[in-house]
Amino acid sequence: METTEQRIQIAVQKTGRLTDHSIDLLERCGLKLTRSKDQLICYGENMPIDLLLVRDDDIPGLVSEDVCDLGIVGLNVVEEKRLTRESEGRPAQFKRIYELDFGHCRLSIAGPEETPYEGPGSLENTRIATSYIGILNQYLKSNDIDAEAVFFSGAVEIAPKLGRAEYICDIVSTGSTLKANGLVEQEVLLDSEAVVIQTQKPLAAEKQALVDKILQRLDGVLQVRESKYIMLHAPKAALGAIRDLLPGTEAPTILALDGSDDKVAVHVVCRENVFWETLENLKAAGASSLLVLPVEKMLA
Ligand code: PRT
Ligand code: ZN
Repeated sequence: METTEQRIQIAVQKTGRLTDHSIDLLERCGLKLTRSKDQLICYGENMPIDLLLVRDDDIPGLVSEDVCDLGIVGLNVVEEKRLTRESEGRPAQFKRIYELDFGHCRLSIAGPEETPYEGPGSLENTRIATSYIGILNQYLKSNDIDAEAVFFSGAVEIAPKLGRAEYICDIVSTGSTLKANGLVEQEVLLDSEAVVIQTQKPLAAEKQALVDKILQRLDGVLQVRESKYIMLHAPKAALGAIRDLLPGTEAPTILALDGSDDKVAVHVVCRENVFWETLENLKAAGASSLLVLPVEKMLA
């Protein structure tokens, strides 16, 4: 087996909302993984890539300190760590490279239902409980609001009931936690999803080639998720109108149809979801024999 220096280390959340999606994504890139007995590392069996299973809050630091080459973590955590490090005078040494379309949530300010709210000005001279001090302070500063960010590490939503703050700033997904605590979402500070971050330190050529390969596969996996292969028959005269209706496509392949002079077959990859409305519109434009197939792998 290669030494650690030759293997790519990817930091992934150990147990939590991002774990299954992150591992599933890497497995779809062709990586075969075995977990170590202590469950702290997943070894790549068929590629020199290992996953370090850690708390999500540690991921930006591990990538920044160059312990890991890549990390998969929520943008909310990435932004908070970036701002915290900047305020401590040690800027983050990582770059954000891919948005992964899972772990969607938002960081929002919410207040009690009974508190009248008339826009950000209502936050003036209040206390806002949060574990996202960096992002909240940046928001308050850029909106010229004089309010106090009060650090709360967990169960932020109970802070107003305890009389510790007038508002809270926390992660919202479905909104049911806010509702259950009699709170109303007022301002969205950040729309978040899981992202891939990469160390900014230059890698040895061999390692960089491997990182590029895994990123190219990630790109392929992400692209095919929405992509569909469409096959249809079309009158030659309607080709222009039909092309305009195909969402997110490159140049289609046009094939002759045996025994037909005025109709052709059109094959095309659509990089966006194909809805029933699209198919109905294509049919109305003259298309027939429509088939929509999932795409399993794609390499640009
Ligand atoms: O142990 P570790 O530190 O690794 O895990 P963690 O508990 O810090 O993180 P985890 O697993 O809860 O979340 C990991 C990441 O998932 C977060 O950093 C976000 O990027 C993303 N994410 C997506 C969420 C949510 N949705 C979410 N709903 N993170 C937290 N929540 C919590 C939120 O804090 C609040 O308590 O769920 C509650 C609100 O949910 P709703 O659906 O009631 O609005
Ligand atoms: Zn965490």
